[in-house]
Amino acid sequence: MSPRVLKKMAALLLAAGFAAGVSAQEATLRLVSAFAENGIYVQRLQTWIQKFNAEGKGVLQINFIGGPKAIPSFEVGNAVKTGVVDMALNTGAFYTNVMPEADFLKLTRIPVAEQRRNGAFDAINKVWNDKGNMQYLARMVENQPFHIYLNKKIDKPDLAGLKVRITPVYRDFFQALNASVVTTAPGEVYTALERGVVDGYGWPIGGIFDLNWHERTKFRVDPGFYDAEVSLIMNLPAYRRLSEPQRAYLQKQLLALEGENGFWTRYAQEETARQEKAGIQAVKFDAATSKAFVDRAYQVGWAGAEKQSPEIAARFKALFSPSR
Ligand code: 173
Repeated sequence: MSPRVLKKMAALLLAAGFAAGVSAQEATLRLVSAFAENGIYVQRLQTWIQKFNAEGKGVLQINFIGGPKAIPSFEVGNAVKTGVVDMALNTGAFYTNVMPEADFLKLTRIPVAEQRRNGAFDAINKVWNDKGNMQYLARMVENQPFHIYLNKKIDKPDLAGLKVRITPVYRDFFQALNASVVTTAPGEVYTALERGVVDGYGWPIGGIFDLNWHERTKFRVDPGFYDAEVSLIMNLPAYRRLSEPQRAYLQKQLLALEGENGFWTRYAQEETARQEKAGIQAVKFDAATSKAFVDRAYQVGWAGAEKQSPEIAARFKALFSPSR
């Protein structure tokens, strides 16, 4: 046989072997969470993983490695980018060290189902692929507005003289409200409150009981603003390594996960009631002040986005807003 034919045969053999190997083999993805293991996000994720593994035998499995004790919350994005882990439950605010655009997802004002229809989801993935070496897989939290929680009462939307725990989500807005701010991962909030290092913190409407912050919280400022974005992200090379059946299976389960997001509207109501029962007082403004408060949040949020990444901010703003 001529060397040329031999080479061709070897290539064919290799291709066939590769295809057979990939389709016949079960792959396991390593997943970490930037949020605490006992919190509501991971509780719901665990339920999903159980179903995923039960139905995905022989195709695809997920191995849950752990929460912030395995990888610190603000390092999880880089772990996904570099392939230290395959997948993560994370929020953009925790990986602005990978790309500032990650935090822009708090500004979406349409459901994720609509983001998939109107091109927002693809636009996000273009940026996540190019700048983050990641695939943006699914948003598993929606309709969870952020609030300001305080131990000192305010009677107008002014945080002057107050020190408030933040992440990038809240920085520009709280500073616009005259707060002095300190960034911490969720895992440090309780101690910061206990020691009086902060007078309050930003967090969504749900979840403050998960780490016992209710013990150290007196007021919640209404209304809420933005929408907490908690999503599954994946290392891009790991995503591209999946076989067609594996990717189809993953996609099916991701859409099923998003299909459960109606939960969050109920949860917001339950958590509001639970806070009231725990003695946390709602601070409310009149209608005009409330509207101005929320408008200001978005105005300041987009201004910050435009400053950091003008082109992408403009693209996202058009796609994240309801069409008229
Ligand atoms: O830690 C935070 O306050 C934060 O940025 C966040 C983002 C999404 C969901 C919950 C918290």
